[in-house]
Amino acid sequence: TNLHEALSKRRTHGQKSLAVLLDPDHLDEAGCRHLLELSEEHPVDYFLMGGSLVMSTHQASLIRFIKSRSSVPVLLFPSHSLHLDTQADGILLLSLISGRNPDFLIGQHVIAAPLLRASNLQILPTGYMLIDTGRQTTASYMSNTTPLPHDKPTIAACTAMAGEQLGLRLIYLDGGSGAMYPVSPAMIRAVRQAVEVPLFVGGGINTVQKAQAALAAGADVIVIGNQIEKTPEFLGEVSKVVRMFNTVLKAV
Ligand code: 1GP
Repeated sequence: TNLHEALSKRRTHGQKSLAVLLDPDHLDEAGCRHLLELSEEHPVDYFLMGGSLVMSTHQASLIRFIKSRSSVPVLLFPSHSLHLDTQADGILLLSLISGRNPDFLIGQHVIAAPLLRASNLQILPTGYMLIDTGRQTTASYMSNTTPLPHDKPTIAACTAMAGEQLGLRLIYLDGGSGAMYPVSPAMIRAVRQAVEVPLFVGGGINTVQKAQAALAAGADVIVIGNQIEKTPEFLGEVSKVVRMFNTVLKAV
């Protein structure tokens, strides 16, 4: 399947998706097996693979493990060109458009380009926006960028607009892993109104209410990491929220 087409189609039909972020630094094979079992009962649309640091060396074996047991697409969510892996289905090719660090706007991409070209990875060019949500996250520290102010939805909207005009095909608003509070519904709404492309929202979504709020404000895909790491059963709850949105939609 063409990942970008599928995402755009879901976006056109207002269908919501759930992405679970798997951070190789925090997940071992047993934890991964448990999540895969849960995902059979509670649908997951995408696994995102990556982390802001990635110290562990078992990302490759985790991807292999998932690919041998599950049909859920694995999308790389790399913080560095060192984290590429051709076993995945696709890659969120992130351009960190909230920041002004050329290395993460284009530098890493130049290093990765020949490898990506030689691979079968489906490339999803993504306007990645880090949003300041209360404390410095690993992502903003490691990328050496200032995140976008939480209470400036207009800056976020213009940034997303510029990303779309440059040809980026997804926008990802990220409060950063373990954010104290998630990206505000006001900002999600502003970005939603500013662009047509599918919108990913993540960071600090650790309750059913926060998941609902992000989806209601216009997120097409919500990304959950920490809360599922801490309490794998949260996967069931949040998967139900996403399905409810899609069922209501069908009924209308
Ligand atoms: C971070 O958006 C992801 O890049 C997920 O964040 O771990 O806080 O759910 P959490």
